[in-house]
Order: sequence, then structure tokens, then C-alpha cells
Amino acid sequence: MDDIVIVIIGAVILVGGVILYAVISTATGMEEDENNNYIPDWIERKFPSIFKSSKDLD
Ligand SMILES: [Ca+2]
Repeated sequence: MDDIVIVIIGAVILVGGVILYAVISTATGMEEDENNNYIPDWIERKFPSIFKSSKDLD
């Protein structure tokens, strides 16, 4: 297999895992999610430029 394919698969798994963690952790109440967008609020506070909806948070 080409190296580029392995890199792409790795990146997809990494991003998918983060999204999966965010949705599962907020849906189950493991992480605080006051604005109910399935993104843990601490991540939104850490990256306010990525998550525009973080304006909902103080
Ligand atoms: Ca949130």
C-alpha cells in the first residue's frame, strides 16, 4: 500500500475518533455541553475561532 493511503486512513481515523468521542461524551453527559451542539464546551473555549457557536458560552 502507498504511504499516502496509510496517512489518509490514519487522518480519517483520527478525525473520526475525535468527532465520535465528542458526540458520545456529550450525549452521555461525560462532558459539559451547555449549548447542546455535541461539542464538549472545554474544546469550544479552547478553540473559539474554529467553533463559532462558542459565542453562546461565556
Ligand atoms: Ca457545547
